[in-house]
Amino acid sequence: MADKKPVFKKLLRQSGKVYAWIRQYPLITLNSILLLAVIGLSVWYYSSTEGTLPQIAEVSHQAGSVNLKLEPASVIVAVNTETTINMTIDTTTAKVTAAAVELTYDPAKLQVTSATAGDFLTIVLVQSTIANGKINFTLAAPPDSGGKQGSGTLATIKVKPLTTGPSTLTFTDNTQVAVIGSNNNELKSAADATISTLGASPSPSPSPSPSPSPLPSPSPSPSASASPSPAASPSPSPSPSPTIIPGDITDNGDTPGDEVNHHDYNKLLQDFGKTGDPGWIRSDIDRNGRVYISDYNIFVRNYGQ
Ligand SMILES: [Ca+2]
Ligand SMILES: [Ca+2]
Repeated sequence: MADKKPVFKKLLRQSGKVYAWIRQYPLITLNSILLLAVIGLSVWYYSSTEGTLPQIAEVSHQAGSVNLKLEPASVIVAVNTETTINMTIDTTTAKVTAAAVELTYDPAKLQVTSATAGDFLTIVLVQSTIANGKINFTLAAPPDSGGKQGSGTLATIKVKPLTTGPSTLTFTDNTQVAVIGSNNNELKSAADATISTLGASPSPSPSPSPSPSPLPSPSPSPSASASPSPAASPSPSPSPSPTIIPGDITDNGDTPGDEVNHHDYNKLLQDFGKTGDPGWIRSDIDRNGRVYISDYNIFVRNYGQ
């Protein structure tokens, strides 16, 4: 208790010194205060904008170029009344070869009656399935198209609210788009839809609360470089001659200069969706252990060679 007083005096003396210093150097003091304020504001701005940026389901990486959108983004219908939601695609500068789509919804609130391919990507690699609150389908451009650029309708989805109140159709991280010239998921954005019901529900909270995951789980890409090492030693590779052109999956119907053709296409479609050890079948062109849109992408790139 007794030593409190000297401490207080010391503090008083020091604050006096600070005050004197401020009086002596008012400009430096002012500048320091301003600098601190600017830093504080910058930190606040950065953190606040970072928090509000994801207006859409961030299912992809920002460097992508393809945008998917459910339209209308918001619709109001009566309970048990069917309404149509279109999934549009805008490829901007990219040539899309295939798109794998997964949407999620609450089956207790919403019934999805159908999901059909639109006219933008006309090849169905995986038929649409509607089960357990998820819609899945994989569509592609024709093998000889070189990919498709532009905008249009990717799919049409019919839904029916089962109860009052809002529900959402939300893109998941499994939504991926392959484009010519890239081995990555090139989906840039995917905008969800909210289905609200007439009557009871007053405020159809508009935000679909996008799934926050910022990165796409780039499953199709990381294969090419990573895998080749482990298969170094075991020599008894059955392939009689080395297959050079990626996309040349079967030797059926091969002619010089046309080794990636419709025979390879048929084989790829047959194998589509299979999984195994990296490169265990020739349809796993990028050797990532899965016959997927990344393989189809490479196939289209080399079709006709
Ligand atoms: Ca072939
Ligand atoms: Ca693959």
